[in-house]
Amino acid sequence: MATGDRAAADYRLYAATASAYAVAMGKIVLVSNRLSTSVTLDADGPGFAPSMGGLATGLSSMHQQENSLWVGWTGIPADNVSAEMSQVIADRLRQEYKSVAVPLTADEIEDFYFGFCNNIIWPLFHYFPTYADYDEALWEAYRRVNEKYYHKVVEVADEDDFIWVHDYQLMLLPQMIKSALPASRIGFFLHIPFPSYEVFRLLPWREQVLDGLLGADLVGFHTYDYARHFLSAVRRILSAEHQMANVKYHNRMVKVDAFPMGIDYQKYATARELPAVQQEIANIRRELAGQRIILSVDRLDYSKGIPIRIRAYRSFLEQNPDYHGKVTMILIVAPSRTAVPHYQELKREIDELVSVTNGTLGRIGWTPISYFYRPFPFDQLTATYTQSDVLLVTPLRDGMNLIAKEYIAARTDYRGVIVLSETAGAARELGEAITINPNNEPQIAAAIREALEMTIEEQEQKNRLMHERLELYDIHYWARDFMDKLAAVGEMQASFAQRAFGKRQQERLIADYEAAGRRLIFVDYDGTLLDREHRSHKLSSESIDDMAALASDPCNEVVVISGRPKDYLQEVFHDLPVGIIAGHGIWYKGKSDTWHTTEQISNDWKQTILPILQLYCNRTPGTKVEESDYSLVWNYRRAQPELAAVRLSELKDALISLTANHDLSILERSHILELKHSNVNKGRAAAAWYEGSDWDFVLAIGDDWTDEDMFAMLSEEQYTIKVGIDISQARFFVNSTEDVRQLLGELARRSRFKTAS
Ligand code: GDG
Repeated sequence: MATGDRAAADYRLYAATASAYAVAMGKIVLVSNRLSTSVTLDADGPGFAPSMGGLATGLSSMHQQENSLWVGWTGIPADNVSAEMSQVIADRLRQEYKSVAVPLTADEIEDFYFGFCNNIIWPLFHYFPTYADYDEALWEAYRRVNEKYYHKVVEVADEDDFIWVHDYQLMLLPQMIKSALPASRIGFFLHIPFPSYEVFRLLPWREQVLDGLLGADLVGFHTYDYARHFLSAVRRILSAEHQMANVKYHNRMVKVDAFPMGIDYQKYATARELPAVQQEIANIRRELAGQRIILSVDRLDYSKGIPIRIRAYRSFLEQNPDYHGKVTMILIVAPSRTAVPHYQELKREIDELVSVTNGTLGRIGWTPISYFYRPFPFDQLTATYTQSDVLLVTPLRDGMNLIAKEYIAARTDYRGVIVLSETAGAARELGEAITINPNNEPQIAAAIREALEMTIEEQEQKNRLMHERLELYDIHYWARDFMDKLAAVGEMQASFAQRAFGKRQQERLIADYEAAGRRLIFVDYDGTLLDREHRSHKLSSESIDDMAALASDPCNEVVVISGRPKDYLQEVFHDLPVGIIAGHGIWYKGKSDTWHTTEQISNDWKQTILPILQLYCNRTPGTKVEESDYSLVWNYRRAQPELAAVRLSELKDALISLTANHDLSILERSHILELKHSNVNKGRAAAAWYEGSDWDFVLAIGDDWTDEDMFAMLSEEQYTIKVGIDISQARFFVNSTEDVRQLLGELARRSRFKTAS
């Protein structure tokens, strides 16, 4: 492969969406809080039944594949079961259901599940921060239980497996697995919203949670908004930068992306044909003959906005007496987390609202709300979907909301209207629904009327579009898409791993170095010789000594190549016999020479660009303009990162048309946007040096993308080394400036030894 193709290949691997995961891989290990098989225990022994809910059905097709395992909790506390019975259950789960049980005790369920997950994470991530009850003991339980899952996973997983961890109960697990099985591909998917930074930052254990998640190679969310919130939290809390939703963290690249979860479309679209569903449909028609039906279905949860929905329905009835006696709301609330006080309060509130509405507005022969506080079996639920004119989905916050999708899929007659909250993830995909602000009661009341009065033609036209989308982007597509992306990220990580500059590669480089008569060494300064984070911003005396030893070797030509101004570099290297390329190539000087400039370049463009940069400085506190001989820099290191990110993209937009006219290029480095003439780059500067002589050995080391031109200019067999892992033209990667120091130290030792002998 030619050097220039390497970065292109990195990009291709990243962009790949072919079903790569289906070939050449180990097992798929699915990990979630609950198994897809629920276990019950009675006098006759254990019973096994499929778990309900989107996640279990969604992943079942993947789980049915030959080589997969599901790790999770059975649903019964381990301390309620004897050791022998636990073994029987574990064996049957493994053999008959390809499942591995994580034994959780009643106390763990209390503190980890009800305590940390449902009393801290759930309310906080659904924007109910005042419901969150921060308690260090619950955090400890969360950490311990994540460790329990970790031990089970490493018991059954191997390095070549794909491990897919699900949801907010297991956010520490990816990092734990990554440290034990670094080569495994780990995906994480969050089923609930990821809140904005301002809300997420309230969590006392925010660093640990982000660190846990970034152990995954791919982190997925339902929507881009959640992905954006996550990236912003990572940048602000962990100071980890990202580009194109690739986070650089601890020398790994973590991909962040949106995967809107679909439903088992065929299951809902064909449900109407089932005899049991037909039977239920007949029942509903008989019981509610002549009524328009408004449906509401949720688990009992304060995030679902059930009380305001009832209030809005009551307002609608109050404002539209012509609908009295002609419309019924079927309100299904599936009991959930009933041990948690906030849920008990909510249940009381709903009971009261229903009874007040029915009591004040109902009459003999007409009850405005038919209320069911229990789950409906599938047949009854889908029959109700098919017979309802309107579905009210008004959560205050909802990761996705699958009910909305199931309803549309079940309406194969293309009838029915959804009133959908704009704060549900599903609103991003179901744009044809009537969207509402879930806190705006009058708006919901008006939307109910609008939905009831929508023409059949309009309903059909809108529902056909939604059907097409739901059929294509179904649950199988979702799972495949996630795994394909995970495979692609894995391929890229593997390619990075192959290019790691390890012991063997170093021995080879040293052998080539020793065998060579004429050697050329290019070394970048910031981030390569000098650690960007280093407090003193000075080279260590050790590094200076090594550079001196290398440069004094008569076989060597050592060139420092940097974007820094010439005067700065002159001061740092003034008494070393090194060559210097400054300002990305605008200035150069040989080891015993004076400064020269490479190009005759006009600076007229600065008059146009400078006022624009100054304008952006005024609009963005903490930023400044720096001017050097042939470039202008907008430095935003001290600015508030979110604002700087917005201004940066605006500024780039503003500059793009101008730079083309002036033949300028825009360079982006850590917290810096630099403008300079396109003819000036490290590649051209290095080429001029390189072409001046015949070399037996060439080494180029750099850390950021201005060094890519230098790497690209060199050939495949020459040593190009990038500090830090990234998409790159370089042949090898090292992790840190310390690795560079160690390598240059080794080479310097050989030069000193030769000079001495
Ligand atoms: C979380 C996120 C995200 C509900 N009631 C009955 C019943 N259900 C089934 C539905 C649907 C599922 O449960 C509910 O899924 P949702 O998406 O609406 O909500 P959550 O349970 O809160 O799920 C959510 C989801 O994860 C997936 O990522 O969409 O945002 O909060 O499949 O059909 N099923 C039956 N009877 C009921 O009474 N049979």
